[in-house]
Amino acid sequence: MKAKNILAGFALVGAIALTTAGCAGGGNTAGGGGGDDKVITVGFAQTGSESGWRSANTESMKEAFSEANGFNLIFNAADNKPEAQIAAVRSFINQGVDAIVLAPIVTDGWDDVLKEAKDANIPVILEDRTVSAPEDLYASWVGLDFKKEGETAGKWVADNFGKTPTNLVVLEGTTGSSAATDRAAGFDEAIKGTDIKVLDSQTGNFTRAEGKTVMEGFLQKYGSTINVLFAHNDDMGLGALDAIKAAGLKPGTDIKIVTIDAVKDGMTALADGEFNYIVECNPLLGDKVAEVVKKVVAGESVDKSYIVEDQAFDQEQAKAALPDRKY
Ligand code: GYE
Repeated sequence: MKAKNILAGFALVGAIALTTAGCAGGGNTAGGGGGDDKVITVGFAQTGSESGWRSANTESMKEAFSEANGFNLIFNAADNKPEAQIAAVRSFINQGVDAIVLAPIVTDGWDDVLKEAKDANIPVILEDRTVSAPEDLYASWVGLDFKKEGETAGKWVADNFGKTPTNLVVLEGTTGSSAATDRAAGFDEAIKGTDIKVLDSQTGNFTRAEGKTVMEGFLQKYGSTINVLFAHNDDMGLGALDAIKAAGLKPGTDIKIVTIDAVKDGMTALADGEFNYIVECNPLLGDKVAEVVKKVVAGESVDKSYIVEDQAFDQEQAKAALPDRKY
């Protein structure tokens, strides 16, 4: 059975503020207390730097895994290449790190290297996305409910457009990533039985550049018959804005846009009326992951999964939230 801890986004932000203040106050120790000040060496295998969400996540992780917090962080970003990420994890094993944190690009293909880590007695903690490997090959996972994010986006589309014939296109995240697979599943479920027709659905790899290119293709093919765009993240939606404007259409009006993440650029587009709805995906996971790593290294028990809760924003809510937005 999976034990699930639902953490409110606010609580998480509060916890980060507390930790930061504590460190500034001077001298934190590693090793889960008891005056043990052994530095914990952690290898972090990040996906790459594809989006605003990713930049915020990397920053949050680097802040939490600081020297002041008792860590020696070895950071690797794999440029969204699964083979490069597997190689990074293998190199962490060879270096004999105390723990490995992995933000897996794709779900499949992890069994072998996770077994190698287990054989070397190096615990692996997942953050952000999930893997299909057996649960006993990793200690814990800190992440988000991607399916629920997709459902929330789909429910908004169904509530607003589900009763009239509506043509929709989808910009999917990286193929094979749990973020893309689960968001698609949640969205599809929520629009089932409505008058919404999915004209096309293709990957834009979570990047602005590919979001733009794929949207250009959609516009060439379907022109102004497109009523709604669902993008699996803000960045692809932001790339699509350029394509929509270049085609002489008004984003947010001629084509309604719903995205996921709620990073500052996305929230600005929403406040400006160029996006219509955003489902949040909280990237500030560093503090929780660092807490879990300390416990695991100290031999304390942890839950198998920690899910951070997200909210959603319309234009007015985005305007209200923007001034205090952390990412
Ligand atoms: O939504 C996207 C990023 O896995 C939750 O990856 C993450 C996703 C996020 O590139 O912007």
